[in-house]
Amino acid sequence: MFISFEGIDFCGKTTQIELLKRYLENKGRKVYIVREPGGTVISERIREILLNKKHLEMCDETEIFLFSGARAQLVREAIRPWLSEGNVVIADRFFDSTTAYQGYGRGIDLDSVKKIHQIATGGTVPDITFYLKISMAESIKRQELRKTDLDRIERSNDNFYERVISGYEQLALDNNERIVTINGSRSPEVIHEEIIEKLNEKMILSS
Ligand code: Z5A
Repeated sequence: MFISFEGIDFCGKTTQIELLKRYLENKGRKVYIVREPGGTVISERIREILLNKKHLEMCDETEIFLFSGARAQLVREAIRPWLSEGNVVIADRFFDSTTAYQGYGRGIDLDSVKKIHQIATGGTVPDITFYLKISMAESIKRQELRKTDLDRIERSNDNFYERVISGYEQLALDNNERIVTINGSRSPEVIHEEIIEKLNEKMILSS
């Protein structure tokens, strides 16, 4: 069972992933969480380069290859071996993030983005993806509450984020068998309940 979570910054992925992990472990499942970019020694080093706020000169093409390089390593070193042992893998972002941020957000041609995904993942696709939908205003509100320093990507302007949001909307329309849109502006408990409901509906939990 391979589950991914998507959405703009501060949409609540990490919160929901922790709740889901606890739920599945209580049902006796072994659960691994991976975050992107990251999750292996090499991918975490790539993460440092990608998010370092000093690297403002990074061009869009370098950005997409670095995200995809981190993913290629994560898929082969961690995700596939864990899945093949029958475990649950929950990914905090996967290739939909690249389509939304580098494709729709930065404007890299979407056909090229798809080809890069194919090489990076070698065809490994989540069984189900939860897109936690919040508005730009909600994201900014949560970011101000958290009061952490912004990383390089978070320093992108609001127009970029509006394009990322429309990208996620389009992805959800184009992949409605896999991507489930969840209203992320409600309480964490209500969102968690809906996620469990959707997993049961799609019989993902019984596999
Ligand atoms: N990126 C990319 O461009 N291309 C790619 O291919 C990939 C990634 C894979 C990774 O950042 C950045 O890389 C990300 C996309 C880009 N960038 N930006 N900008 P990251 O890994 O550091 O962070 P993130 O993925 O954006 O997640 P996050 O900021 O840590 O947020 P989150 O995991 O979605 O949310 P959270 O930590 O659960 O919650 C955020 C805050 O909201 C926190 O204070 C919570 O207490 C609060 N929260 C959570 N749920 C709720 C609800 N339901 N109501 C109210 N408040 C809530």
